[in-house]
Amino acid sequence: MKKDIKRRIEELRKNINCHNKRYYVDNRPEISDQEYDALMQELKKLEDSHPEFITPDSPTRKVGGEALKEFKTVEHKAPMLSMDNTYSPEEIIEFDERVRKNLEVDKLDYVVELKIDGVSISLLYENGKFMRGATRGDGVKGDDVTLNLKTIKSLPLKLEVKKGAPALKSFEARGEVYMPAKSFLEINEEKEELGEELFANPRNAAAGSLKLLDSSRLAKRHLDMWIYGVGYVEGREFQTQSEALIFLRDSGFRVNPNIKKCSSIEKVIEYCNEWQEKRHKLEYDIDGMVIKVDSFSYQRSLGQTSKSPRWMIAYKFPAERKETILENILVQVGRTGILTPVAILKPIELAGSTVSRASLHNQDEIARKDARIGDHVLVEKAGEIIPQIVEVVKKKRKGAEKEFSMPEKCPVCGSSVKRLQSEVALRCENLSCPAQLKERIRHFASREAMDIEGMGDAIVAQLVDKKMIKDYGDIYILKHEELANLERMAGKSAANLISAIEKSKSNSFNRLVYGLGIRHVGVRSAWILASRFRSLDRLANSDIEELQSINEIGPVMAESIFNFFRTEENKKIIEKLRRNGVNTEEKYPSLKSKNLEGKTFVITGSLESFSRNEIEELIRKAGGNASSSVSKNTDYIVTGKDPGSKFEKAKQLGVKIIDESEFKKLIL
Ligand code: 3B8
Repeated sequence: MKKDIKRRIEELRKNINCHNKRYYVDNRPEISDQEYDALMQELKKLEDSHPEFITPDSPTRKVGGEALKEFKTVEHKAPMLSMDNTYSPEEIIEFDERVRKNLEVDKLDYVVELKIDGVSISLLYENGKFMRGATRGDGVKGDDVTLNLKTIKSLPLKLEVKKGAPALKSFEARGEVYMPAKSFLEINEEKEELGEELFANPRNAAAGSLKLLDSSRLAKRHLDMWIYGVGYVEGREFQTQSEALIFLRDSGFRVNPNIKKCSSIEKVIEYCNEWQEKRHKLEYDIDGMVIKVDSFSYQRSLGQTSKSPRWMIAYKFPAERKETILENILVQVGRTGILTPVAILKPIELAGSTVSRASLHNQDEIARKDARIGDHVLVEKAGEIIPQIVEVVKKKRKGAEKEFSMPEKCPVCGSSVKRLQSEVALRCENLSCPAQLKERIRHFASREAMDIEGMGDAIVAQLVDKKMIKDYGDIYILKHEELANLERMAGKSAANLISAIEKSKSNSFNRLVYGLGIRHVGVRSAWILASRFRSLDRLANSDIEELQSINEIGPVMAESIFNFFRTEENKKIIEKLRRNGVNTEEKYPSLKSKNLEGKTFVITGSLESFSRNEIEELIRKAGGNASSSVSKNTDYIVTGKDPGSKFEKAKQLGVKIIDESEFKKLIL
């Protein structure tokens, strides 16, 4: 019986790893997502009931939930150099001349690869098992990002070997972690919704994500990797880069298919030009091409300078820039009423998409560039997704161009705008301004707030424009027939939206506090306020002094909260929420005081009802300690979904293992 279970677990593990590779590496899935999920569910269930059969390379271990305090620095087994690069095709020809002269040959083969615009990483395998992943760092030492890399589905935890062949004793693969364009857009949309600063480009997003300390947050970010070479190897010699790439692919790594072996520098340049043209068809960013001498013995005799190999060069694509006409400047109004000018351009094709808008930031920026309506302007898209106006072509002015200044009235509702002290920004202070209203409703319904699925931008815009709702309190009186009549509302979605709205009524109280959209109150402060005041009544009646006495609440936030609840408009909305049955209270009984006094907890895996911050906060409030690593001093380990290696360690050390519901019983 037990043997059968073990066999089934092994079978599932092998099967799922195989499907992972088909899906993430080969891009050729053979089963539906549903079938895949079913296999995964079965494996999880079996492993849950038989943890003794869990192995580190099980696909259930791939999404870690480990929160690190900081990254460990690790030394590379062989230095990770960087590349010499150039923007000029002439220098590519000079590079070839230099190489051939140095080697005293007339002809040689090059391998040309796409230059992925991401973050360089090293992956270390011992006897075929993934041991450690690190960033390049300064080339000698990098950050140990093993756990974060494990959230990337295409990372092989175990290398494939030819039948009967032993795994290499030590093997280092090198590659580039990047963020696909689609994920980048999604993350920025989410950030925008949360009012967080946006990532300027996918590379920054990948770098930022790889450095996230909480890898359970990272799992949602969909990073991926292309592997381009080998580093330190024991147990095998390669003759050429092409051979190494084939070996990498056969071992299960994701190797980019657009690699070309070229027998002359003319062919190299031709291939580079080809990709310069079609680079935008890819679903990830490349910022150039990498040209490598194919033969490893040639590479060795060419050697390296202190910072880069002499046997390779990167050809970087020039930033794309085009001239167009600044046709108009529009002013947009955000959730908090801030007015931002946006350049409306005569549409041009630039870097693979049609550009018809560019950011102008604020009035000062417009003045600095002296941009006038009707001007010829140079627009650039260099890695950044939002195009920028880099320069006004002043010599093309005819005299009819119009200077622009920010309006004194809100362009959406017509009320007067104020320039806030010490800010460049102008703000519309009319709470019922439709532009702000849309943003506030979007925020209220957003994932981190009331999480009303189906309440997208298009729907919110119609609800406001058709005057079907005047504030987010009105969401709860919407009727099915009304919704069904909206554009872009398919038959079933109206019913789905109604049930999502209904469901949101019983959300936990902290979601509501965040959803209210009180200026300066983010997810975390909302949670602190909710657990401190425990009901909307008490929160609304608190005074500034009481608010400020809370550790994390400063004077600015305290005043903003106080004012929010004293605004007539807001009082009415809150009354509506209450009347329609939205939960305005903390459901859990209050903490038994200090009942975790002196106890040390470690959390692993992702939890249903708490974020990492929340649970750690709770533990500290109740007098306990939250620690990030398991030791013999650990009293409890709380396990969530997909627990990481800490779970194993806790088992070994005999630490008391509890799940989320047992934790709640302890603390509440
Ligand atoms: C040697 C080889 C650095 C790199 C390299 O797509 C070295 O090969 C390197 F010292 O950084 N971004 C690539 C890419 C980057 C590198 C590389 N090959 N395809 C890339």
